[in-house]
Amino acid sequence: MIAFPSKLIVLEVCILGSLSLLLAQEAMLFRVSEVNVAMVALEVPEVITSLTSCAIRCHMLAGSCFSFKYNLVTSLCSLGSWIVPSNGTSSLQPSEGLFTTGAFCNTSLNFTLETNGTASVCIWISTKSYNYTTSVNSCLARRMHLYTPKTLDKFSIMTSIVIRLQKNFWIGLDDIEVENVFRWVDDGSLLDNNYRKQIFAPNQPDNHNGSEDCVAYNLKYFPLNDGTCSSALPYICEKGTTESTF
Ligand SMILES: [Ca+2]
Ligand SMILES: [Ca+2]
Repeated sequence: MIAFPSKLIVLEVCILGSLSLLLAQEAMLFRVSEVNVAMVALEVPEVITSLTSCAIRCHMLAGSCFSFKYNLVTSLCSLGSWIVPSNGTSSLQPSEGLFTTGAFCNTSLNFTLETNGTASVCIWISTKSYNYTTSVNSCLARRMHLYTPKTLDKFSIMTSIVIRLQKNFWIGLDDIEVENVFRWVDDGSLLDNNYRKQIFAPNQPDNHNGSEDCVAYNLKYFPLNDGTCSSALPYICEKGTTESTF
């Protein structure tokens, strides 16, 4: 490993959460704020949809990836090994951040990195049960969001968790605003009609008694059922694709 004067580098702990109390439960990235450093790239940079996904890619290469660079404008993600000092000015663009990682989805902090097909998600599973709104807010407080299984690969990840734990869980989908118009909580996008037919249990959603607006994995009405938002259920938070530590 190349040694370099410690004054060259300032590591800022970028906590993906706002409360110090959450520190023990939050994933951390370390942003390198000193400019006179460079990263030894492992491979050719690729366009990746978000800083989070870039961090996950690095995490997946644990043992060889110790740093990564992400450009918010071009979405180019560069994975690297050690960070080394560089003479003169940095090669970093104004829109780029350089990070060291290792604790991004740290299992010792109760985060789990789950992969299936093209899906790769960093999740946190609650042990307590809350109503839908409190569950949504609890995830937001962690700078996460209630799990949104928008693809079949992500859906399968959650299905295995539900079957393994034998519990019902809230997911981030509801028709609170307009009856029978279901939206995902992370970005407010509409639930696709064809996809809807694939993920709900037969005859669901049924808006039973005119009061079911929140969607949960349900072992009885499997896989998904619309239920009353005031019911207390455990929930799963997912790291968003838009959070940034820039
Ligand atoms: Ca409803
Ligand atoms: Ca129902």
